[in-house]
Amino acid sequence: MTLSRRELLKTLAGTGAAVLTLPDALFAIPEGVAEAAETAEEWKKSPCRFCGVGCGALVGLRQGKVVAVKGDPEAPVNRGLLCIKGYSLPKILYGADRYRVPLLRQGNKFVQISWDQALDIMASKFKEAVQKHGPESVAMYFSGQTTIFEGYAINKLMKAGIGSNNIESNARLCMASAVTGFYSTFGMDEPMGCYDDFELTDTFFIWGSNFAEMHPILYSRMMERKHQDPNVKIVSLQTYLNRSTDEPADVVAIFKPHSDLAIANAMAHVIVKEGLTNGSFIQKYVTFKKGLTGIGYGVEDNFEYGGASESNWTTYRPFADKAHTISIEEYKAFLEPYTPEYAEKLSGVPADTIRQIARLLGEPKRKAVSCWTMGFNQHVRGTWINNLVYNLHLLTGKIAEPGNSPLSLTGQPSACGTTREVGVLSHALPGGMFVANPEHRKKAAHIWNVPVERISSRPGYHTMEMFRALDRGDIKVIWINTTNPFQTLPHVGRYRRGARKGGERFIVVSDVYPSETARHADLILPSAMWVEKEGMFGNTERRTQHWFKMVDPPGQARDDLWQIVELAKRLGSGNLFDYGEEPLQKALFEEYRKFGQGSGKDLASYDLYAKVRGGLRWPVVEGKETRWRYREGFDPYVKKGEGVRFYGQPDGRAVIWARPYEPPAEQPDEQYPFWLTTGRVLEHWHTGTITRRVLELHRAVPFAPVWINPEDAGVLGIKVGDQVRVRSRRGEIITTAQLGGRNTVPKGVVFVPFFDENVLINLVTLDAYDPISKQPDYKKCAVRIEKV
Ligand SMILES: Nc1nc2c(c(=O)[nH]1)N[C@H]1C(S)=C(S)[C@@H](COP(=O)(O)OP(=O)(O)OC[C@H]3O[C@@H](n4cnc5c(=O)[nH]c(N)nc54)[C@H](O)[C@@H]3O)O[C@H]1N2
Ligand SMILES: Nc1nc2c(c(=O)[nH]1)N[C@H]1C(S)=C(S)[C@@H](COP(=O)(O)OP(=O)(O)OC[C@H]3O[C@@H](n4cnc5c(=O)[nH]c(N)nc54)[C@H](O)[C@@H]3O)O[C@H]1N2
Ligand code: SF4
Ligand SMILES: [Mo]
Repeated sequence: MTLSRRELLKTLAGTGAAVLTLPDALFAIPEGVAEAAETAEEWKKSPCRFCGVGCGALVGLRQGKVVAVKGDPEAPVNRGLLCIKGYSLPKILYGADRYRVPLLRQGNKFVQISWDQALDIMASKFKEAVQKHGPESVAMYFSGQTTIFEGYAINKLMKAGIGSNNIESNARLCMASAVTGFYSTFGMDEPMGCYDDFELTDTFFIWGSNFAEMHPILYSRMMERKHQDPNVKIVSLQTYLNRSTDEPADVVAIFKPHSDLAIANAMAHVIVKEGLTNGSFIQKYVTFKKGLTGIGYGVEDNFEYGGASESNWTTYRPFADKAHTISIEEYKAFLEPYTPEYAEKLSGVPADTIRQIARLLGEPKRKAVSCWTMGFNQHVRGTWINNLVYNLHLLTGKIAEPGNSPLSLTGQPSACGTTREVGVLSHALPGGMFVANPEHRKKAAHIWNVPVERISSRPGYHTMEMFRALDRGDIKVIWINTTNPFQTLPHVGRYRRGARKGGERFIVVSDVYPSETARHADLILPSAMWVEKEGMFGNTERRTQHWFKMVDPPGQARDDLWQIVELAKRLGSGNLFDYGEEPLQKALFEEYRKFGQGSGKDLASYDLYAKVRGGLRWPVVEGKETRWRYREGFDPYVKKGEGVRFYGQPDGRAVIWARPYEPPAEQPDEQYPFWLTTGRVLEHWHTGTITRRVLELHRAVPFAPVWINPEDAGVLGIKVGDQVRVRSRRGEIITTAQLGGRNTVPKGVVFVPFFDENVLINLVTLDAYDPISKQPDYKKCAVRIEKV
């Protein structure tokens, strides 16, 4: 799709200019980009490559370069807007230190080699390890920023070619608990609702998500809704004051880290006690269950909690969590101790506030949307807290219909489209299937045209265990692609040391810029990024979007899909990607699509996605997208007369879970008296490798400070700008103190963002994880702070 400049102006005029009102500070257009826009010769569509909101952009091209970008007025997600990262897209391609040639480690230096040499070395390392130690001695670690084509290809190579399930995605660090939350409650992944709910609801519950900074365009849709209708209420529950607690939030509740479990149960307690439940919905569409408790924290190697039958691979039912059905009376008895007063004791949120927000959610005439991101998922009880917010929507019947929607926000642009839907995880197969299920293996082997025995039934290492295995020496060769784990894993000191222990270990890293991970590599492959290659992404609301290659990558850089196929050829698996004359991307996608067809995960054809602006939300049946799942009249899988059917579950009923409050893995004590919580800032993307190459973004936030509460700082004699040591049982960093500004932390809490490689806060964090989802908890550990 190409638009002339005149056509574009016409389209823009047609939309009536400013669609939404926005806080200026968040959306300044970086210097230079606006003028460049005037000189673009051609405009092509692409989704933004940053966050999971999935905004549609128009990319301005001139003489083989990206010179400008604009929000696509026809993209339903953003309707012509972009945030400051979106506007910076052209500049991320042109940092001076882009990788241009393959590099091989020689001692402490890297030397340039040819692609043939690089791929031959890589292939021989993989082959040697597999021959000597079996397929489980090698691993692939990809990303929620990997395109659907690349994710599908690497999954196929690993599971149908090499015959190992040691393939993971960084999305394990990001949305694994959301996935296990979906599976345990609904038997099927991904949201039932969509962004349209933002314009159709009256009440927003923001559960520890700073989406003013992290999902700005979606946040602006909430703000717009609020501005249009004073009856709209916003409840912002957070562990510190941030941009998402600013006006116009109506209720702001700052709670102690991890105490959301108690608050959510207390809200259910009030809803049940005050008769705000929807009895007929519960009777028809819900069952009640109770699972294991005291499930541990995954801090030890090879940790197994025994909940799912993971030790019995043949009957493995993922996330089934040894559970039993209970009656509604038993559930009510379970809720009995969770009085608002008890939750106040654990959380610090006044009991009356908890009552007030429970009533808001329960009020029969109100519609409710709940949103959450890493506050819920990076949580040692992440699956449980996801379950608990679904409980609230199921108790009140406010789910799976316009305006009533629990909406799990995704972080990365294709954590949904690639990691979850393509199944780039150690237990998964494409289309929501599982390696441990014999029927699923049969179907996959059939589509992949390989003997079924090729696909291993044993789930591979999950991310934390994968890097522990590398440290122990059980993994010899790993390919890390589009992710920067030696900055982003928790307790990263252990895994950085493990990576360079030598022996047979060989680490291949594909990246676009120098990173902490590339610094730990044996072989560095220079990659193409974003519109330097063709791609597809899938966002939070099940929306799949496509873009074509528009410009060439610098130097000898090649796209990741090409790298995968070249490796496959050298491993004797080239036939997996031999589609004759057909274009590779189209052939891969059309094959991939067979996995989900007829199972509620139907995708449209490659050709349709290539054509349509702004993408489509699955299931796409007969060319029509689905906005609300599980609801008659909206979801083609729900038959007339069924009303609601949660068809992921065998009985069609969603589960309300009795999940208790259990303490976090580590809490402040005398030696380490502060909570450390970590996260992000608006201007930077994750480890900053791409946003720190954009001058305006770098200047705006040049380093990661530590936010300290002003009273705590006073007691410790710390002033703004002082150097402060943040130290845990695992490691320490030194950085500059910040007492206010965009964040204000409560007493006893400090906050450090993780984008800055000079402030490696993950040396300090704890690698405890949710035993069900295996997602680590970056949001809480114990530290002490002192002025340096
Ligand atoms: N600018 C920018 N945007 C991004 C990204 C980026 O790097 N930069 N990354 C994207 C990605 S991959 C992700 S995952 C998202 C992350 O998006 P967010 O999760 O919104 O952001 P974070 O800064 O990781 O987390 C901060 C939030 O965690 C909450 N929190 C901390 N502890 C707890 C707790 O115990 N319980 C609860 N309920 N909440 C708690 C805080 O209240 C705060 O709202 O952002 C996406 N968008
Ligand atoms: N302390 C702390 N740590 C965290 C979190 C937290 O909240 N606190 N959040 C976690 C979460 S939610 C996430 S999602 C992770 C994110 O963690 P990572 O994925 O490790 O971080 P990124 O910086 O996105 O790394 C992507 C890398 O890929 C490179 N790259 C970009 N485009 C391409 C491409 O097309 N091809 C190739 N080959 N490379 C490319 C970039 O330069 C960069 O080095 O961090 C996790 N770590
Ligand atoms: S909100 Fe997310 S997807 Fe939209 S422009 Fe900003 S970073 Fe890109
Ligand atoms: Mo994430």
